[in-house]
Amino acid sequence: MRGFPKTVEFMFLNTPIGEELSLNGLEVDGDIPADIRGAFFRAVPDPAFPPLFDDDTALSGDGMISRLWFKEDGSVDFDIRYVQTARYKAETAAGKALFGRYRNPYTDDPSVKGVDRTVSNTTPIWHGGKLLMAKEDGRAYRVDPITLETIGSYDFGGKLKSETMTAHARIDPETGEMFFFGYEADGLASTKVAYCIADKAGSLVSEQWFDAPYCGLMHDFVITKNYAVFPVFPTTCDLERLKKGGVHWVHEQGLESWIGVMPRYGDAKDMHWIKGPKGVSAFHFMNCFEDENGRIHLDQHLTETNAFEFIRRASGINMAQSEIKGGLVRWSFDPDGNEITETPLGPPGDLCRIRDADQGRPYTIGWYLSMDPQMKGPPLLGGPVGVTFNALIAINPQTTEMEMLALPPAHAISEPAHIVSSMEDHPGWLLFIIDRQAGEHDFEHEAWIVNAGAISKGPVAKIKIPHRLRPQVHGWWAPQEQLDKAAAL
Ligand code: V55
Ligand code: FE
Repeated sequence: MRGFPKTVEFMFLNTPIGEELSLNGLEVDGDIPADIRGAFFRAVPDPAFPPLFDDDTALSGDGMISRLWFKEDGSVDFDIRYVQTARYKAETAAGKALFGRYRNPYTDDPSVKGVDRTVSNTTPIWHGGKLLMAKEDGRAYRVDPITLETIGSYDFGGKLKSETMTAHARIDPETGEMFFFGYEADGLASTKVAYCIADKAGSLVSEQWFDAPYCGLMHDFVITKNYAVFPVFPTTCDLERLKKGGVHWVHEQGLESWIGVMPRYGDAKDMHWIKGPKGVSAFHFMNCFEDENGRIHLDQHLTETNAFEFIRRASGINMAQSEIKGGLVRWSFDPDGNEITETPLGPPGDLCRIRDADQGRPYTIGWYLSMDPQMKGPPLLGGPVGVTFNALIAINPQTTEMEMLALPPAHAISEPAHIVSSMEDHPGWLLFIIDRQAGEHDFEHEAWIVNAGAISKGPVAKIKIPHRLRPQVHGWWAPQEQLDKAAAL
């Protein structure tokens, strides 16, 4: 069999593992707070077979659902399973890769023409008692939260018309509704976007389609109490290029970004589009809210060009990861306005987390991953963009006051989950995976728990995971009482 390409997408931390396993009673150093009872689900891309093309991206790795389960008795179990997508099943049956380039079916083996290509590798979404594994190029797959068995492609009981679903759904803390969207909703390179609402129980109650200004990368979106806000960044798709076997995305540095704003229960025909700066890109939005004057503030990890090296390479943009300028910035605009005001909030980074209760509301704390400016030695290579983060930041976005947890050399951190505390006035806990390089090709992994209001003090507990782990993309915390309630249905 062919081997995996000798690129950062498949080496170092990103070396494919491809093993399904269960480990019970993990070793704990420190005390796990009693608040932490439930499942930390993580989406882990891990290609089961060497790709058809050597320049393949880590973003095409087969999705695995991983769970760190914090049990009632204080013990912790670890499990990881492949999502049994149609693609994974077809390739496993053939014993080799059959699907070609990232989001280009014209590069596939003819034997899989028409087969669902999504790899379900981006976000585990827990809502309405169901666990979904989402990736923006297709519909989500539903997975059993207890057995981690794949139930199948999920279309909300036949109701969803969109062929795609974002990996970034937003849940309103008061109504329990899940707001989401799908872009390229009716096919490759389409400008059609589906805007959807599922009620608290998970039933799809609204799906409205609208046209984006162009087919651009729309990785995330946000809601406020009264609005839905859609970003369009100038990383664009072209059907003719796809037909010629080319790349899905090219970043156009000279093209404007856009923000689409509509009342969140309104008519998508009334979408108001506001032109933003040229050439910029953001994958993740920390939060968005309206102030007392009705002005909207959107906090996001903005970069001057696309943050993915494989997209820049395909676009003729020759910039190293470390050269790219960006930061946590606030875009402020009126819902019916035509101008965006940009305010810097914090240093560059990504993979933000807020308290669930703050979703779409004014807020005073958020967390994200960054680079410690004092760090000695190079960062670990690997993860979805090829270079990992080595610091955790807590920021008050109103004052821009910050606290940092800087990791020792040769450590990397993945996106944290936030877990609320039952203690009065307690800021809750953050839970995240730490990778450590122990030798040239030797990596060790732990889960750390920190007090969300005192991150620089370091972990109150470390949980050893005695097996190689491939880096995750996003995670999701599901409290035990919600898992129990769903199991009882
Ligand atoms: C992202 C991740 C993806 C993808 C597109 O984080 C964008 C951004 C893990 O897959 O396909
Ligand atoms: Fe994402």
